Amino acid sequence: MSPKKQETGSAVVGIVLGSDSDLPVMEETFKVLKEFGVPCEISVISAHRSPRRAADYASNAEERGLRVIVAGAGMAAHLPGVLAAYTCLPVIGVPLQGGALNGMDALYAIVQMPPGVPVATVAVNGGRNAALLAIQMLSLGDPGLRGKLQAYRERLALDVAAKSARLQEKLQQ
Ligand code: RP5
Repeated sequence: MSPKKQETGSAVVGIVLGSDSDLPVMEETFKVLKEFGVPCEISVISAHRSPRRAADYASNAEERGLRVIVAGAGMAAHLPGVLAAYTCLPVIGVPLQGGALNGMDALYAIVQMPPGVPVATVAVNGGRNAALLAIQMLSLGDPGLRGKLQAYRERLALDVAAKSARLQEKLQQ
């Protein structure tokens, strides 16, 4: 897949998939960034099958204007760690379910980085939280984005209150 861009302006978040088969989960990351109006791009890069492409992408990412990389991979998921090795930008890893170990392999591969080169790891199939964490990072220097995040959190709290009210109502019937 060639990089797919959204929004106007150049991408500030690079979403990287280990394979196009990772798209169903990683599409959620793309959608959330779009909702918040954060320009992003999507690329398929494999740490094992295309290691040179991985090194080039991460080495040039900051110069191209990216500020955060979100990398999703399954199985022996070395992609986020390899990208982190080639850039000082924050890398958020999304372990993906699949294969004989059902995502535990990817979770351990991504979260257990050696001291010195961290990868911020979200839940297995946590594409949504990866986007939100990227937004939190970007919002440190962007008051407008910070405001959108605050409004999102307020909506979450209202949803919980509505669920509680519905439950109370049901129990009283
Ligand atoms: C990983 O291997 C990819 O991230 C994907 O989750 C998994 C399987 O890849 P495909 O065989 O579907 O290309 O590198």
